[in-house]
Amino acid sequence: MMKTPPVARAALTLLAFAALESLACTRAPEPAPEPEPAEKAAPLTFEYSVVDPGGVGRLAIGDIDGDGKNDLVLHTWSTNRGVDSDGSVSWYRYPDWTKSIIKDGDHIFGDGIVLSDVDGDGDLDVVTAKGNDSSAQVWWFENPGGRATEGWKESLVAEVEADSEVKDLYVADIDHDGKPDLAVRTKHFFALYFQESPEKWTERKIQNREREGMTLADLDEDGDYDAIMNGYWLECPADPRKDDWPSHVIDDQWFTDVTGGWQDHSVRIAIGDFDTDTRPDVAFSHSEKPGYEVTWYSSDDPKAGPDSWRKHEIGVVDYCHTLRAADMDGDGDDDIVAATLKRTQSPEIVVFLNSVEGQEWTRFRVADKSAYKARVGDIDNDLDMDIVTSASWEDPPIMLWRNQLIP
Ligand SMILES: [Ca+2]
Ligand SMILES: [Ca+2]
Ligand SMILES: [Ca+2]
Ligand SMILES: [Ca+2]
Repeated sequence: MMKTPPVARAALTLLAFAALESLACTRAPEPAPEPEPAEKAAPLTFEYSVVDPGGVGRLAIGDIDGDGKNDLVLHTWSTNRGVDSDGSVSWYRYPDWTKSIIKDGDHIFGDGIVLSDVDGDGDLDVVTAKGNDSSAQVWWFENPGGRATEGWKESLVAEVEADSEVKDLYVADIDHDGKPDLAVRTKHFFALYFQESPEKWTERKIQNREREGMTLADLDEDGDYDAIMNGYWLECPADPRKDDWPSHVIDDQWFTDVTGGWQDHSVRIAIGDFDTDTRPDVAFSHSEKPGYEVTWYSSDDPKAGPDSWRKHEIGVVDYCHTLRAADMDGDGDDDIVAATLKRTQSPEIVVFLNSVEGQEWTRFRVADKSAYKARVGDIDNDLDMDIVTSASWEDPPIMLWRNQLIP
């Protein structure tokens, strides 16, 4: 296995892709040249628009029709949490947001939608969750190529867990054999699906703490993808298919029972280099509880347990079910996008702008709106980072905030 050289550019590139929840993900345009660091963060301006007044669900960003421009993909639950068969997966073509169906009339449920070239034929396929509350399933949809307006073929990867729900999904070549693999978190399992061929997947299922929040990143910088969970991380071993994945605690507050409810274990995670030392840092937010700080952690020795992690609180965001790291103001460091669920009278979407290597943060309110797992990426293809979300898992519309950093 190749070791990752400790080069800033490599680390930053990895982190940039990690933010997209897939490491074999987009044909996004080349990153913009880095501007000179600003003395103080410039104020942000966003232009608001509605992508689809009736659209609802989870989104992903990527170039579906191969025209070099990023599009949007939408995962819409069936009514009755997947029990009825009226859910859909669809996509919106940039720039006029013409909608095409990938699959409709289906039992669509669970979280996680990722774009990746699963079959290696050069176009982005869709990996996502189906089923209902009693069946957590992962499927992939093969991009038919061309304009991709019809002819998508679906394939089951696995039912991951019965009486459960797919909470998080990630795609990366975890065993370094050149083929994208899947990492899935359900209520009780961390499951890996190693791709033998697009039709054949080898399952590795590991009992896990409850319940929500997972991303992959090379936290210990040894060249493989570790799995970061709510307050702890699983270290990718030499043979990720067979060896144990050792667990290392970062901070137990993110998995300790307080109320005894499932909300105690529901967390969003973002990986970024907030202190600009080129090493990945970890940010957590409570996604289902009010009054908690968005918090990030840095460590010089990530395997050394909670004492090795320095804790940095940056601001309270209630029911913070969106947490993303991206350079929103173009000054070269990672900022944080956070947003509340609809479970509050005063919802908000905020950007925390990073300055002084993560020691000072400026809170910038983008909108008084609720969000659900909002996505951050270059949606209007002008090379700055935009924000897109549905109002909730069950409420339209799909809203877009276009960053005016690069007009
Ligand atoms: Ca493909
Ligand atoms: Ca690693
Ligand atoms: Ca920044
Ligand atoms: Ca943009």
